[in-house]
Amino acid sequence: MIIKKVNMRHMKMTLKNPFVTSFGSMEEKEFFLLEVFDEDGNTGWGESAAFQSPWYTEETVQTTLHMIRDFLIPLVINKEISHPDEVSKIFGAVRKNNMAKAAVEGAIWDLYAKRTNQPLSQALGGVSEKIEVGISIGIQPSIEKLLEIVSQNIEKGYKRIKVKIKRGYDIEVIQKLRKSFPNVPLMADANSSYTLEDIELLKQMDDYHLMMIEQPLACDDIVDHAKLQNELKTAICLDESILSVEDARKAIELGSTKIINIKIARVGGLTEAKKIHDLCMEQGIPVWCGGMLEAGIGRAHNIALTSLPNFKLPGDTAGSSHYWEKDIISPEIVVENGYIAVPKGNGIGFEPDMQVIERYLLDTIVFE
Ligand code: OSB
Ligand code: MG
Repeated sequence: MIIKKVNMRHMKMTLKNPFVTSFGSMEEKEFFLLEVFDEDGNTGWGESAAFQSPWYTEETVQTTLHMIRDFLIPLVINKEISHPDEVSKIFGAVRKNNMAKAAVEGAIWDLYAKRTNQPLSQALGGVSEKIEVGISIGIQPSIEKLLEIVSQNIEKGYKRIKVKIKRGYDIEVIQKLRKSFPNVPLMADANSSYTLEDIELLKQMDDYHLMMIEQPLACDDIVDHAKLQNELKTAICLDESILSVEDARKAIELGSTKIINIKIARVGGLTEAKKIHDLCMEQGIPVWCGGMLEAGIGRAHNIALTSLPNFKLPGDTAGSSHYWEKDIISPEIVVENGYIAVPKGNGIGFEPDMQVIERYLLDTIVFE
């Protein structure tokens, strides 16, 4: 296939509820939609994930714009590409900037699946017809409010509850949640709030049979996580620390992690995500699909990836209505009894809703 044209749409959407982490509050999501066209008039869609400020990784909306516009699109436009796995090799000319790469590569994966008349899930080697989903709940103004929101989401059928924790908003929160919901599958995400000096506190987490604790220590660490895992019964799940299949291999070898959160954006695209999935499957490490508060295009990619066989734990791909008044795809993503049906249509299997896209569009750059 030859990428003949790319539309890069700059979007801004307001979240239904602010998402609060140890780094602050996010009220809106600004991102890019990449629409790629081949020589036969097929199209593929991708969505960028980086936030406006670099708190989760070093990338931002503006660095994504710079990388995609000035480096990544010029590397693929008007070039012959026979399979999307080639894209990550071509992008090897650019160091890091995984979120920018993933947005472009994702669009090319969708295009490829459409050209070859198959669902993206199938093109990736997916097997599941429906995927299990959980929900990630941000930090709340009070524990009472948190308990109320958790209870609502259990009623909606989500298969596991993840709560954000931070220093000073941790043991008491987990203890109260456990007391109110003794049997719910529960986990905590620290987004790197702690160091090994907090080991005694972290060990107290073992009393609440959590499914896992996500990224307790530094975003670039795998050594201290191995030390911590040695002292904890609770499984550690790495998120920020895993940027590639090589990172995954090293972390598994060191014993730093028992579970891996795969985010397509964080690892630079679907090809790398699949490699991490395959390695973890060989090594007996279950994985799940993380989220970046994506709109519908990004979530559709997450669903396709989650259909691979080693996605053994519920992911963070909640339904459209959890995030948005109106999502940018049709149909919207619906969670039923904690499951999302993997679409059977070609490519991502959801249609971009151009009317809604227009509503949230800031501007468009066209490359030909
Ligand atoms: O650490 O998994 C995380 C959201 C933004 C940045 C980082 C994370 C998260 C989430 C929510 O936990 C994921 C989602 O619902 O899309
Ligand atoms: Mg996380």
